[in-house]
Amino acid sequence: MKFKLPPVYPITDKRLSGKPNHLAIVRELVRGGASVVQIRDKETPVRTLLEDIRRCVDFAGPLGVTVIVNDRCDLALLSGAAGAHLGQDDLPPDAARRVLPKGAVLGFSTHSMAEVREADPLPVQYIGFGPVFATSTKASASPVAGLRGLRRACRESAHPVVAIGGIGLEQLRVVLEAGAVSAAVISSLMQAGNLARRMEQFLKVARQVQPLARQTGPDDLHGFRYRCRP
Ligand code: 3NM
Repeated sequence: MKFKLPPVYPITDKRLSGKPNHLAIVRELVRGGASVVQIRDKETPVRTLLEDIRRCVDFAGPLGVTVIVNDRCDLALLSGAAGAHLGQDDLPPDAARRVLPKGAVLGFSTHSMAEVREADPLPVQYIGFGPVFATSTKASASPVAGLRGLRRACRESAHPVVAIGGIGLEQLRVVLEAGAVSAAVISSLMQAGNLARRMEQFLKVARQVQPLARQTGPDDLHGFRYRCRP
């Protein structure tokens, strides 16, 4: 499966959005131009969550929008989602590969240069790196890495880097300029009065930053480095 990381990678949060299910969020994000969406939910009972993710996949699939499930390979597999995003305490990526169909998308969270280096040989399409800025969305977030930390992670990682943590419209440009292929965003999208419009605004800012093609390793998947237009 061809997977391309767009410059803005929205992550759902039912509580922050005030919406009753992930499908309602995904509809809005897609209306605003999202092409990849991660479903993140650590609270909803698993049966309800599975049904919700299935509906998201049924809605997004025909529109060419990729759905990734946070933490749970079982839910990714059963819902027909494109893949999973794994944290440091979830199934290790090589074990996840054995559970998921061939070609599944795998992302992996890192929070320090040591974790970035450990991720180099792992079978993932991208790493998340953060928190770049202070965030209150994740209860047990690691220390803030800052733009300097992000630049280093982007320079030294074998994988494309998705920046995460405290990224709003004002921060998008600098994280892409720091070398991140994409910015993962929760609260700035979920708490917007008009989710679709906020998604459009994010993509508009991203378009003002010019992509430089970047080879991303053995799978020849897509990655981009971004720099400012002259
Ligand atoms: N992971 P917001 S920070 C889910 O550092 C998550 O790995 C992080 O939410 C990490 O965009 C984070 O609202 C929260 O700051 C991101």
